[in-house]
Amino acid sequence: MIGTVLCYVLLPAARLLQALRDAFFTYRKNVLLAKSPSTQIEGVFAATRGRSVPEEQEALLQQWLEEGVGNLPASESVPAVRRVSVSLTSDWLEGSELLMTSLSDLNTSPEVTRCADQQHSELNALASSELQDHAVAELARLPSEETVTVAGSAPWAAVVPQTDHQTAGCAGINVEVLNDDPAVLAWSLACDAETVPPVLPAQPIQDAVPFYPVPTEVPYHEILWRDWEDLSVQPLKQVSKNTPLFEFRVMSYNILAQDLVEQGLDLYVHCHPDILNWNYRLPNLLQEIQHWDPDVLCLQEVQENHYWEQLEPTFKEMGFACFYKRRTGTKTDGCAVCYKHSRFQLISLSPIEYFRPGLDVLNRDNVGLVLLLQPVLPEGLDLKAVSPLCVANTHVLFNPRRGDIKLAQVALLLAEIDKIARTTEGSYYPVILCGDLNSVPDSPLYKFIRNGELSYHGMPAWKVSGQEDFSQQLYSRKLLAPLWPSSLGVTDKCQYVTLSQPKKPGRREYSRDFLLQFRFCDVACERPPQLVLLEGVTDAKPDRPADWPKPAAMVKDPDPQPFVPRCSGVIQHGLNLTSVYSHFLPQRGRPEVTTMPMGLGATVDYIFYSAEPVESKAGRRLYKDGALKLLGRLSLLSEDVLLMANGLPNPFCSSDHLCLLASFGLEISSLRES
Ligand code: KL2
Repeated sequence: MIGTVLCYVLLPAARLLQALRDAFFTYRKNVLLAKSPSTQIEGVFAATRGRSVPEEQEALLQQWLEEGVGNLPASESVPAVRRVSVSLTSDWLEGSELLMTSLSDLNTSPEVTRCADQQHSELNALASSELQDHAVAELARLPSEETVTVAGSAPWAAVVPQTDHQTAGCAGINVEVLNDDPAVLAWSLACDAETVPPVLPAQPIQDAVPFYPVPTEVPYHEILWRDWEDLSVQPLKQVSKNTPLFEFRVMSYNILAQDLVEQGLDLYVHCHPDILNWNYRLPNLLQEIQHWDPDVLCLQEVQENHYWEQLEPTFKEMGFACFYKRRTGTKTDGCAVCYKHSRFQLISLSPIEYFRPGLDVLNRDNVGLVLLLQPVLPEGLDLKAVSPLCVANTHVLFNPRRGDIKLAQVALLLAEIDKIARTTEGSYYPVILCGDLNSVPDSPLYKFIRNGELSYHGMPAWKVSGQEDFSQQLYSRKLLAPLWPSSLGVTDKCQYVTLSQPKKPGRREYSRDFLLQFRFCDVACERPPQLVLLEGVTDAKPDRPADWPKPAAMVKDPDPQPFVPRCSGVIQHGLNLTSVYSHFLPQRGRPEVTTMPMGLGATVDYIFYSAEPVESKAGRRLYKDGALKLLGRLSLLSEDVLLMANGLPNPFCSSDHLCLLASFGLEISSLRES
């Protein structure tokens, strides 16, 4: 009887449920892919529903071409631009099957070899201690017969910043590969890759596929390949061989807090639930970070319990010193900055809370961190031969309508950077500003950071970040001057009041305490002769208390401020920051993307760094490198490529953001400041 019920009722019901779930994933994936403007990858991927490059992309290209080399990606200098090939057939794989195929690929790949380094086994153990049972259980369900060959190496392994990085990425990490953890295997593949990029086998071009080009294989590691762009060899870059450089790599990564996944599951309906599991994502994220081996790591959306229980202990093992600032209020995530203690020493640390009670423009719970780091030079070289480096990290408010708050948050961060990075001579130490700014390139907020100035008065608040267009809405909040009250103690030049410009003669503002001192001074106690005498009103003579200080003993106002009218509606800063990324992929003719909310690609993450302004074109500053030189960066991807991998997160990339990675050189033996 029980057997009959099982066979004829429960089993078919379970199958039906599974089929429905798979159909849903397939539908979502189709929707995502249908949104993809083009599927061309380097001309190899035969597109069947190509869309012409829209005007704004052409404008970006134009701008990129005009900008000169200061911010150019090194298209000519990248040694061998790799072509991504994807083979197509007209069949869809069902959603969950797709994922399982890829995972079983990784699991069964003959390419996976074992490294045996203590450090990395500890990492795996730490990252997946309580998780192994889960992973084993999940993998037991994988269809073992569906195996597809995995190409020789993972994308991030093929092109490497420096030769030592390649070895650092692998040899330093020797892994006891846990075959039952697909994520660990994914990154182990990266680990085992050879130094030289592999030449991928030529793939057939299918130029007559009806409707959507349909991958039967999803070789995530190929689709998501990211080239390392060596910018040090650009002819105009002027990285002099004679000037020794302190080289270091900086990563910025929004790792997607698990609580935010769980509170916003609607945003991740395109993902198989298994890949959203923190137990799946954590080892993947850790291995990605370990592979790229940054010297400075700026993370956003770091959940507090994950930080203290898993991330910080692991990062310590990896040689990082770590600092964390949780968001205020009830939010459970925050920002972390870690640096290799073999490469830097901490000079100062400033956690920043943007929340200011009573101020509407600063009533949100976002935070930032600003560090001043002293690079550690090899033995025999004086530490002072290289300038300190200021590193800032932040995650700005998401709300697309509240650009006013975003701007005020950025202004506070810039004021803190100004305080930390300013030298006694009034110039600045080199600054690297990382973060998720929840604003797109060329938005007013972006322009403010890059151009050092923004006229905001009257601007609709939604325009500031460029995330969404709310122009059709009847009511829109407008930005009015001043953006924040003077009581905040931050000037329109984004400097703390006590640190503002050299005093100019003219009108000044004095503090209340300073003025109160004059209550009983001789002049105040003397009755002006013209004053009409009114009994009980103007006949009183102030009684100076016995212990009231004599005028000579009065303190001077330590810092009378020049009076600056704050109704100009213009904010400025003096940091001279430019972006590591150009926000455009010239080889693909498409914008770069750092995140994929709901399948739509956008750039909201940045690494800005100090440079020297050379000129301005139509209000846009051009820069060249100063004491801090951009030597290379990990290329970003475009929206269409990410859609082929089912958006973000996917089985291979475990956040809804891509990591940003840049290599810098800081001049040694010169205390030149930018
Ligand atoms: O854009 V983000 O995602 O940097 O990846 O930063 C925020 C958003 C993050 C922290 O607040 O949570 C996400 N719709 C979509 N995403 C949201 C929303 C929302 N209403 N609110 C917060 N986030």
